[in-house]
Amino acid sequence: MLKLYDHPAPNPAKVALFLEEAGLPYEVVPVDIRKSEQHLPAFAAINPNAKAPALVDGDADLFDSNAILLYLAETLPYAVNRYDFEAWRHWRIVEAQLSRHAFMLGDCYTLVDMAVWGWARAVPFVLGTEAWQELPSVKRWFDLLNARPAAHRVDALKVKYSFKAEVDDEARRAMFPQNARLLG
Ligand SMILES: N[C@@H](CCC(=O)N[C@@H](CS)C(=O)NCC(=O)O)C(=O)O
Repeated sequence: MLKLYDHPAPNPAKVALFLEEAGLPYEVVPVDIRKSEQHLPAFAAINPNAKAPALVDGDADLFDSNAILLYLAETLPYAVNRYDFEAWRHWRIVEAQLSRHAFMLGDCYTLVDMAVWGWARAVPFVLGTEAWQELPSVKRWFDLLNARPAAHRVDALKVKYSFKAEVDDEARRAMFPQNARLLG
C-alpha cells in the first residue's frame, strides 16, 4: 500500500487530494513539521530535503509534491485494473444470485430488480460486449425485464427526448468537474 508522509499543509495536501480523487488506497504516516519530525533520520532517509510530503510505493521513495503528483498520474493502469476488477466481482455476485433464483430476491419481481436493471443496461459499455457470455444468468434475467412493456416505455423515453449520446470532453467536464483539478 502507498504510504503518504503527511502534514496538513499545502504541499502534502496536493498529494492527498490526488489520492482521494483517484480513489487509491493509502496509509498516512504523520510527519509533524512543527515538532521537527521532518528532520528525524528515518524521515530524512526517505526525503533528504526534509520536508513533507514524501511518498513510499514499495521500493520507491519519492519526494517533492509535484514530482509525486506526476508519478501518481502514471498509476492510471492500477486504477483502471482496480475498478474493472471490482465491477466484475460485483456482477459475479449478482450472477451467482440469479443462477439460483428467477429474480434478485427469489421468485418475485421487486424493487431490487429495478435497481439492478438500471446498471445492468451499462454492462456491455462498462465490461465489454463479451461480458454477457460470462454472466448468462444476469443476461437471462435482463432479457426477461427488457421484455416487459414498462421497460419498452422507458427505452422509448431516450428516443422521444434528444439526449446527447457522445462522451466527449464537454460531457466529461459536465459529469466529472472535479477531474479538472488533476490537469493542474
Ligand atoms: N518543493 C517541496 C516543498 C515542500 C514543503 O515546503 N513542505 C512544507 C509543508 S507545505 C514543509 O515540510 N515545511 C517544513 C520545513 O520546511 O521544515 C514540495 O513541493 O514537496
